[in-house]
Amino acid sequence: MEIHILSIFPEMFASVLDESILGRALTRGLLQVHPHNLRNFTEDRHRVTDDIPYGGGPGMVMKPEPMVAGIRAIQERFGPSYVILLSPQGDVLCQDGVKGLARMERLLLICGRYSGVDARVTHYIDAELSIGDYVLTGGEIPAMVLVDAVARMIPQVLGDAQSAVEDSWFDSLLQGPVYTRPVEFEGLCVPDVLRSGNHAAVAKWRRQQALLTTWQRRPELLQGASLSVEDRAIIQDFEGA
Ligand code: 4GX
Repeated sequence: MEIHILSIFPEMFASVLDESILGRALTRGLLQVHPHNLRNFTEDRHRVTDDIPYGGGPGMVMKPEPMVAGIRAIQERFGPSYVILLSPQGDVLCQDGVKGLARMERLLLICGRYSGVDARVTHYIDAELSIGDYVLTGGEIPAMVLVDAVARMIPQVLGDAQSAVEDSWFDSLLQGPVYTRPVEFEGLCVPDVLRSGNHAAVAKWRRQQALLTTWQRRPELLQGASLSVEDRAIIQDFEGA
């Protein structure tokens, strides 16, 4: 998979891409990420990418010409891509959306700053996505979030841990508690079942804990989960207790 990013701060992406799992995906050729400098697609002497808003008011708006020139140039050089604008007005990204994006051959992520991007650029965009209902200073961090979430859904990127993300049985449930050594820490013990060596009992306990955590913290997620008859009985017990 190939991900292109159009931004006035292309250098922001280096540290995230150097990180262990993403860095390894890049060196293994499972993923390619190309940040592009929006300023390279300006035509004026001062390489201006923003301007004052029509109608007045505070803030600046990103000019349409460099954005559209950048989209065209990147697609002409590398081939067609699915173009995504990161913005608080977009559909909120969810794991199903991430999985869909991970199946695409080439993405182009558009990062805006200030009050946003001239509305005419939307004609050149396939999707507008938000990473959540809060306001950031630019689309670069949302683009990094998207790259990270998409990368871990590409086969082989996580290696041994891949089977865990592919386990649709736990999709849309929150994870329950996890433990590592030591067996006792400041008087707090690891549950016996996890040390029992009984794989079926461990699997059952993990399922119960995932259901409990989800029921306590994000009950609305249970609507979209695939629940067995046993799962529903466990939840009934929570509701009765
Ligand atoms: N999830 N921001 C984008 C500028 C902007 C505004 C409108 C395009 C259209 C955000 C988020 C987010 C702040 C990034 C405003 N660009 N993006 N920026 N939350 O808050 O994606």
